[in-house]
Amino acid sequence: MSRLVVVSNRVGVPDRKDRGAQGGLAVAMYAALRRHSGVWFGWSGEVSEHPGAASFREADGFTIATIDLTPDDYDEYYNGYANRSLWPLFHNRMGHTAYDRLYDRGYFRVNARFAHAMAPHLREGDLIWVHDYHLIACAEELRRMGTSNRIGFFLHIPFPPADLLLTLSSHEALVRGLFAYDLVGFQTEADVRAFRDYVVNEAGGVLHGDGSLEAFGRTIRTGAFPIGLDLDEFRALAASPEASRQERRMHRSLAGRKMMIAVDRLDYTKGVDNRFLAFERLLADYPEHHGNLLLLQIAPPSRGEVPEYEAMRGEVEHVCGRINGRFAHVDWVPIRYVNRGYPRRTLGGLFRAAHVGLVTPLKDGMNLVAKEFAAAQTEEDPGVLVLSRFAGAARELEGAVIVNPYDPAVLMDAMQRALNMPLGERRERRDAMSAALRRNTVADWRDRFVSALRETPRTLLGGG
Ligand code: GDG
Repeated sequence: MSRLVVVSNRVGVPDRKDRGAQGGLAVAMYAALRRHSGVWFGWSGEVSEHPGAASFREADGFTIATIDLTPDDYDEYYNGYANRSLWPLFHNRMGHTAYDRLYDRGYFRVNARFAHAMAPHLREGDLIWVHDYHLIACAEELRRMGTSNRIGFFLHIPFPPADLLLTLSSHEALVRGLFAYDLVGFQTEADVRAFRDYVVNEAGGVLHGDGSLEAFGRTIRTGAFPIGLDLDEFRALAASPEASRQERRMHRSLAGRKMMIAVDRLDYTKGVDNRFLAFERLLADYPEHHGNLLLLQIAPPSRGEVPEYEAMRGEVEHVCGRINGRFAHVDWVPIRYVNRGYPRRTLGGLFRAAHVGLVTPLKDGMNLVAKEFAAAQTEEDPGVLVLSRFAGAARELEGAVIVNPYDPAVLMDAMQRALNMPLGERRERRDAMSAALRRNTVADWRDRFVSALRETPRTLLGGG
């Protein structure tokens, strides 16, 4: 059986004692890496002036290999091109996008460094699976060095419309980089269409009858591989004694009030301020909620060194403070805004205690929180998921109340509808979502991608 080599910016560190703190993605990867005696390659998380070669350690049936970044790499590749250019642009936030030649150079330099550090350790027959926007250009460098292995790429975030991508001077270099892979996977069919549109209309590529795409002298496969959840694992977490304790504690603190919950990294793509504004309207238009409803917003800070994140944090705090100041009583505060992260086990209990889950990003590749909220709901008294149509998850979770998060009146109506939904309809919706989650788990996602990669016909210039 061929080895699997997984490459991503950060590696998940297996810790058997607390699986609940890890994302389902890391858990799914460990299972595959163990089965294939594989290697997980990525950044160590360390920044040093003189990073050496890759360092290796054995982890429970597979190998973890990491490299350090220099301070320039960290600024230009990670905080710069990845998080200030690609992340906002791929989420349609042109106003937040930084255009900087230094960032471009840093990105391609670090991608090449990953490839050089990895190449001596690759074996013939290894299947290489590169993840996400940080490392798009990695395969091209591996090909330059003569690697002829099958290499696949999966983009966890959306692929942008051509007009937006064209604003980036390095657009062609990026897409050419994707043509060094054999298989390029996206979260949804809409992302696949956006990619094909760019290739055919901007890069002079050809879409063949069998679905393969030809451009830059190579032919590749593309496809939608929506990421799933480890449903049994998350259900078990949500029913664990710790989660139940959390749920009971929350019920005591609610004292008969209803709760809507939202859990997002503090990121301008997640629509936190739009959600707050819609909630403000709900309180203004439906005074019966005063004293009887609260919104719990869990928002751990992320990417604090990127100025756009600092600015949006200030904005969110301002809106939250204003709404609480406007409506709060001595014994009731409408928004509980919590600026820290919680283990998934704790989230499971909180999801069960909530009447409504609000997942309303302005744009999101998939959004696993939506799937986790749906998975945590019980038959007896299920909560309702309000889900943005711009999250990849909306394509599968038809049992959610699907909304346009940009329009506060639409979002307010959806909140009101969810809060008043009869039990019969809540159960039907929950069952529909459970069936969708069961049809496509994280193991299905991984196995579909790995089999598609293994079966990809040898491309034109592999190794060239
Ligand atoms: C990218 C794409 C795509 C645990 N504690 C907290 C927390 N967690 C866990 C959640 C969930 C994960 O972190 C967050 O995943 P998301 O999918 O919601 O979001 P991104 O981090 O932006 O991930 C996304 C994903 O890749 C996988 O392909 O779905 O579209 O952007 O498992 O339980 N999450 C938060 N607060 C906590 O306290 N926000």
